Amino acid sequence: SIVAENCMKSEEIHPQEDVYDFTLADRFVEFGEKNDMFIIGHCLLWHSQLAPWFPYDEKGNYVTPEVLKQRIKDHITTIVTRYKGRVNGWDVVNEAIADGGPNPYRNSRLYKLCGDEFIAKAFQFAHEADPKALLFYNDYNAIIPHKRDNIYNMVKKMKEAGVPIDGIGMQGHYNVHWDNLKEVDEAIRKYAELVDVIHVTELDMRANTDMGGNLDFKKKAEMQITDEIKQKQEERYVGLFRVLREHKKVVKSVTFWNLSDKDSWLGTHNYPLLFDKEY
Ligand code: 9MR
Repeated sequence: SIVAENCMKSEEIHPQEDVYDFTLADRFVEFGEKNDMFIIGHCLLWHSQLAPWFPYDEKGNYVTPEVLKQRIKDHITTIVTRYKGRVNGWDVVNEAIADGGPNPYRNSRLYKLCGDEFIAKAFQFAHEADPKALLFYNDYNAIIPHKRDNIYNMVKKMKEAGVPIDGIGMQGHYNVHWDNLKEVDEAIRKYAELVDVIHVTELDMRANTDMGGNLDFKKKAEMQITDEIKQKQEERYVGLFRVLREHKKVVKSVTFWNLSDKDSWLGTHNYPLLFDKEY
């Protein structure tokens, strides 16, 4: 399987309201087809890296909820239609649940303008454009009980209202110090009550104590990985895959977020991947 790290994000693929740039996305999809891969599109709607024009009118004011929904429709319909029958699964909505606090939803501009209707609409438009594509809700720290339950409740509510969500993407931005296998197991069990397909997405395991998908993290240029930490990382990866294999009926895919430490968004000195900077 294959997923593109950045080129399908709205700011890259749809930089202005009437301008789409499919150059890299086309090459990505062609590569996947040529190599007979299961192709995953990432991601149709995300508050972060949202194309700057998206929530504003020409005067620089926020658009109305109606205009925002129309833009979401145009954006999703155009992209999903272009790759209809070729992209097999889409991360439709990314990271709409908050990390903490009383409101389960992330207080993003999308949410402020449309409430959770933006989630329902995004899935509806994607499904209308390609009824056969598998549609995912994707989020990080999806194993932490408080956030996990909020993701669960949101997906449950949506599914009960007929919103076409096929699967949940559990982003795997973990670290070696976090003994999280019980939480991984519990989260999969819980989500499997709602969906038939779970993807472990964006997997990496940092050699320090940060975690999650936030862009603010330590690059630790000075850090050298010790043999002890290497050993720990190996054990954690093995342990994780043991849990995932126990759930192989529902965990249909595991995707690493890059191939080697050299390419990783976390930088070489977090040592997050199976291959080091020399590949
Ligand atoms: O790895 C991605 C990095 O290259 C980008 O600069 C960043 C912002 O677009 O996004 C990174 O990927 C994120 C993913 O799309 C969603 N979950 C969190 C990931 C890490 O921030």
